Amino acid sequence: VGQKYKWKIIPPLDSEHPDLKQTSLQSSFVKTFYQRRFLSKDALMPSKFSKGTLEDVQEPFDIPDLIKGASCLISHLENGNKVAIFSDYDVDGICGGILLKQFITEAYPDAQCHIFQSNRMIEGYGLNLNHVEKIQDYACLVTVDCGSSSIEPIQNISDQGCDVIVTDHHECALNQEQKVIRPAAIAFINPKRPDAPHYFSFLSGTGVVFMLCCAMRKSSEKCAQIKLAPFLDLVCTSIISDAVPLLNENRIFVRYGLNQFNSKTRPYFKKLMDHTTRYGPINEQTLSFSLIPKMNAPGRMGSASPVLEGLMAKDTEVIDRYYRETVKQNESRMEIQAQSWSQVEPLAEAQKDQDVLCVYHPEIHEGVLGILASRLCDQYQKPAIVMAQSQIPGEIKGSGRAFGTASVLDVAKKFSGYFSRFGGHQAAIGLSLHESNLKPLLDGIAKFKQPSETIPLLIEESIKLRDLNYNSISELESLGPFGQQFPLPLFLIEDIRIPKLRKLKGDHLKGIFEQDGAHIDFIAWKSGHLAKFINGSDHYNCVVNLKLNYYVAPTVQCELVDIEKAQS
Ligand SMILES: [Mn+2]
Repeated sequence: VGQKYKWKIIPPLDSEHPDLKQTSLQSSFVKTFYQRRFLSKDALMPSKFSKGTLEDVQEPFDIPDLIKGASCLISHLENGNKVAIFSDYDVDGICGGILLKQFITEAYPDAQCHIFQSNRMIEGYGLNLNHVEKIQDYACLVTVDCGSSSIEPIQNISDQGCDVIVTDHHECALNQEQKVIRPAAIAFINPKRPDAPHYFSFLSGTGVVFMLCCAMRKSSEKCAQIKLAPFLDLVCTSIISDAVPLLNENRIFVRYGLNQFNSKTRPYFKKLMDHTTRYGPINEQTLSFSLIPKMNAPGRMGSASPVLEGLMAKDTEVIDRYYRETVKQNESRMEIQAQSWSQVEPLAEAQKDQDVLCVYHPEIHEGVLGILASRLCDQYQKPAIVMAQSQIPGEIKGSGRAFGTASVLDVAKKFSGYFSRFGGHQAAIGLSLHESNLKPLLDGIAKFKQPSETIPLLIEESIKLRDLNYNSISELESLGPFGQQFPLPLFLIEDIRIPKLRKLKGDHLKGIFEQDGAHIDFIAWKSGHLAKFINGSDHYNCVVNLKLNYYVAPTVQCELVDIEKAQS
């Protein structure tokens, strides 16, 4: 048992899988990992996904309404009709909107096609009556990453004589009999529809748009000439940003998308990542930590338009202007977030014995509620809801995040009487309530009991420092991408000394592991508090992730996840 988590070592393999002989993998701990993830009977993924080429992507044409939506959109484009794209303001929505617009414009250079988005502060998520008016003179509307729950606005738009094509990946709206309410759309394309093949349920909103484009290529000669692979950087970014599982086709999309990033980065993306790309290839982490938070910032602060415009612009100076605007918005997002954290943390601390945290502070900016909830979850290892005063007088808005496998949506359902609106999924929810319901809600959640979950760290095996080198870690990284539902493997390194340790800016620690004469660098993110626990003479057992660090020349770096004193 470490400082932070319970540890659990996965039992060793009882035999070697025959297919393991066909791999070119050399390192024995990587081979074991490969067998577990790709070859064993309870493997997360079939082995074709360990490499996976675009030819392995399964045809999506049995997704209900996909073909119908594609041919409807094509006939509008062939007739020169005006087409509106309405997309969500987060990274998934932006990427999907851009993908569709660029695909359409490449196939039909004269198309009249415009992207619309909500303002998060004023209008909130999804379509509303305000948008119905804006798209009055459009013949066709395609929603991206939204629409499944906008039943009324879509009815109104379709009553105006506009053909609506919904593309979405959120849960469908249900009536009182728990039956799906179908929006008044010509095509309702959503892999979460109960009649859709479950295989595609992992798609992001942009992934659904990608599949729509596949279908358009099938039914239009003009579309058939447009290559889709160059758009996979957008699909890849959406997958990582929306934290959809890195399973099935998503693995192929991310792999190709990262190649696309590394061979031909869009100028606006390149600017946003410039300081990191100097240090090695763009990978999942570069996107998560460097690109995506900046892309999300303008939408959080109100309007995502600098990101949309920056991605669509061709002129270097224009791109530069939107880049600077994006960075500026991200800086104010970070300031607001730090300020809000100092308001939220003491409130959560006072609730630390509750099973579910639920804090309200009137001044918190709506755009950072979700980030704060995630951070509370992480720090207190329990579900958390963060609420603030909305721009609408008398209304409170909130965002909740789950910890572990228990659903935060199920928690919200227990208190549904207090909410004017709530929705989302197992891991994340959004909600709003009238201020008169605040106190009863806080009191209710304070008494709410939910057995707490301890999630042990699943450790692959105990390895030796001397087995860690450029080749073995490159092999391990070649089995990625790693992330949601396909985590980076954890390894145990036993009985090591830590002869060197120093504090870095931002509460990080950096040091050296030593075992039987071998030395490897390690880093411990946000772990300044461990400095007291570690000294140069004791021996330790450490749970680590293994990475290549490209800072100067590629070297192996362990990322410390947990630590205990070794019994010697
Ligand atoms: Mn999405």
